[in-house]
Amino acid sequence: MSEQKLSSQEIFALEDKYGCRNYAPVPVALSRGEGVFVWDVEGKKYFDFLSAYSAVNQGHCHPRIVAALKKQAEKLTLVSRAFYSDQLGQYEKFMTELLGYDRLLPMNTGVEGGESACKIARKWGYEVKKIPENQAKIVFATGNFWGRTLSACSSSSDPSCYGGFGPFMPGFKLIPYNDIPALEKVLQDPTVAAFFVEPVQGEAGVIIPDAGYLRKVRELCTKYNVLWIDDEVQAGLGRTGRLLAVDHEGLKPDIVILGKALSGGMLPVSAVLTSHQVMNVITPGTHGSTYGGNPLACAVAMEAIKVLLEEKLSEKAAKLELVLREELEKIPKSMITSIRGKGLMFAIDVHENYPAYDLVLKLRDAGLLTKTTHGQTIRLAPPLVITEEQLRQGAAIIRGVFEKFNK
Ligand code: IF1
Repeated sequence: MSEQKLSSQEIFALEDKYGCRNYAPVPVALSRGEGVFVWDVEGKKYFDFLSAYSAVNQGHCHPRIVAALKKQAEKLTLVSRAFYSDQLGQYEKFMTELLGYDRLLPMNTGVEGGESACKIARKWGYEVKKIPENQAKIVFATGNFWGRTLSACSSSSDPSCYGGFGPFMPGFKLIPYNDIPALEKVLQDPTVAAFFVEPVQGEAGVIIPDAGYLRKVRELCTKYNVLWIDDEVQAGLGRTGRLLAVDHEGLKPDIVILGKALSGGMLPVSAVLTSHQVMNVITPGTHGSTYGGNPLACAVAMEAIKVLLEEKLSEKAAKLELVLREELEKIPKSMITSIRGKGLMFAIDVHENYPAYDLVLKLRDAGLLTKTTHGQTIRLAPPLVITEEQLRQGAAIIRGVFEKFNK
C-alpha cells in the first residue's frame, strides 16, 4: 500500500474510530523526529519537551542507534531464548560491568521489568529470607507509577490507575514517599521481601525526595534484610544528570530496573540487574519472554548506552539543569506555584487560575510539545542532546506563552 499522506484531522479521526481510547493525546500528529525536534504531518516543527516520557534521551532517530538497528535487523532479530544468540551474552556483560551488578535479566517494557523484579523478590524472600510460603510482602510508596499491569495497578495509590481493575495483587503495602519513619516501621514486618521505589517520582510530577532519603532507604533495607528495588525506568539513564539517579548519593540498590531510554526510543527494551544470590533464585523455566533479550534489542541497547556515555549526556543534563531552572524562574511568579527538577527532569505546577491543559495547547501552537500530569502539573523533559541555545529557545517559548496567557 502506498504511504498515504493523511492530514492531522484524518489521523485523529482514524484513531478515534478504530482505536482503543486509552489516551487523550494532545491534538498533534507527528511523522518525523530528529534530535530535539519533531514535525507534524503538515510539516510544522516542534521542540519535543516530553521525550516520549524520557525514552528518547538520546534524541529522536539518533543516527548511531538507527545504524545499529538497521545493521542487526538485516542479520538476526529474534530466535527466542530457546537458543543462544551472539548478542545477548555480550550485552549482559557490557551492562553488568557498566553498572556494577552480577547478572541481568532482559525484558521488553518497563512494567515487565517491574513485574520481574517483584517475582524475583518474592522468590528470594521464600528461598533466602525464609519468609513463609505465599506470605511475602512488597512495599511501595504512595504516588508511585511503574506501569499498567494488574500488579502495577495493585500497588498504585491513584484511583484513576487502579479503579475498576480489582481484585488486587495480595501482599502489596503502601507507605508515604519520602517518609523514613513509615519505612522503618513497615520493614520490621519479617515477611517484607522488598521495597520498590522510584529515586525521583515521575508520574507523580517529578517528586524529588529529601537529601539523604535514599541513603536511609539503603541503610534500612540492609538492616532489615529487605531488597531495595530501584525503578530507574524514567529517572535513570542520564535524565537526572547521572547515569542512574541513585548515583547522586553514590548508593547501590539490590535490584535496578531500566527501560525507556535503554533503547534510545527504538523498540521496547528493559532490564533487571542484581546480584548472583538474588538473580539465581530464577532457574530455567521459572521466568521468560518471547522477545526478552532478542539480538535486535541487545544490539540497539548497547549502542544506545554507548551514545549516552560517549556524548556525556548525563553530564550535559546536570549542567543544563541550572540553565532550565534559571529560565523557568523568569515565568511570572503569579502563574506558577512550584518548579521542581533534577538534571533535565522538570515539572512546573501551574496556578489553578490558569488551566494547564490550555497552556499545553498554546505551547503546541507556539512550537513546543509537552503534556500535563495530574491536572495542573506540566512536565518538561527535553532530550538530553539539547544544546544550551536550544534549551533557552524552548524556555523562551514557554515564558512567552505564559506571559501572553496572562494578559
Ligand atoms: C503510560 C506515565 C510516565 C515509569 C516508571 C515503569 C514504567 C513507567 C517510573 C513502565 C512508564 C510511562 C507509561 C506511559 C506514560 C509514561 C508515564 F505518565 F504513565 F506515568 F513516564 F510518567 N516505571 N511510564 O514512568 O514502563 O511499561 O510503559 O515501558 O502508561 O501512559 P512501560
